[in-house]
Amino acid sequence: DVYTNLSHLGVPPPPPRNSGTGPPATGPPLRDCQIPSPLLGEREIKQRNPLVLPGGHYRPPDCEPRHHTAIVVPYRNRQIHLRALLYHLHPFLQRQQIHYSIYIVQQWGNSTFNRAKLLNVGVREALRDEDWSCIFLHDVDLLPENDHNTYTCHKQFPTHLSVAMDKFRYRLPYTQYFGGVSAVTPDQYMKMNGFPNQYWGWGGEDDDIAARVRLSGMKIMRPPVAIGHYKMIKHKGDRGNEQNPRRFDLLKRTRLNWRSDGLNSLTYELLSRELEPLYTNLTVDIGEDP
Ligand code: BGN
Repeated sequence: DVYTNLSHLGVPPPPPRNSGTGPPATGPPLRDCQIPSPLLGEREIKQRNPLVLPGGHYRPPDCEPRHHTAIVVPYRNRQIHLRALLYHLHPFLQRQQIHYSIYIVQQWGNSTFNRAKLLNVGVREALRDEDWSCIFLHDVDLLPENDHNTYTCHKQFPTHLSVAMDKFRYRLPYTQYFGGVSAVTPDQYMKMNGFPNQYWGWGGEDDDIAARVRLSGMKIMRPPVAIGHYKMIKHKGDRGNEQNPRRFDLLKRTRLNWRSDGLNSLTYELLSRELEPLYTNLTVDIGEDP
């Protein structure tokens, strides 16, 4: 048990405590607990998820899975959020008996963050590994709260899962909202030419993606509000992800641009692909805001 036996962390066993009978033991006082707690590391999360393979890969051991889902997470410099997500998502997905892998797509360098382009990279790299039947596009700071929110795809249409976030008082902030957590099959993804590559900084890229769904002749599926509950881990705006002043102009042109900007115009340099114990770490140079 990791909670009582810490020898694997190089921690000697504690001195014997009072047995409850006889005089109090006069041994040395307990040492102070370490900060940060050594029980909160990725290594401990791995120990709680012994069936997860390197790269954050899992397959149910005792039945043939009906779903094959890649979870793609755009990422830069949010280690605390990433831990919380991994801690939460691995057991959650295993309870759903899904065959899955978690891909963290890390934007290299300090140029402005580009969530949608990182998602494109993640989808393409994930599909190199396996013939995933479903791809989840997942923000790092969102934790699903309902076990019945299954991480699977609708056959015909893209799905928007995070329909009830605590931050928005458990309802949609507006009807067309497509941010947070969504899912596509590879076919749906091709049909909408993936996601836009031109949204540098915060905002609008999710609205563009929602517009692509409609422009390519599809619609958005959603779980019931009671199922699509998410907790957002509180945070301030990130440096390097300031609001994108061009988002309004870009959104006006989605109708003209979606066929030429997206999966078919994607360029990037994959700098590394590491199989970490709990996720596949893709570090990518996606260039910068021109
Ligand atoms: C919207 C943003 C979304 C964001 C939601 C929720 C824009 C485009 C302006 C027309 N859209 O306002 O990107 O996910 O808020 O925070 O800024």
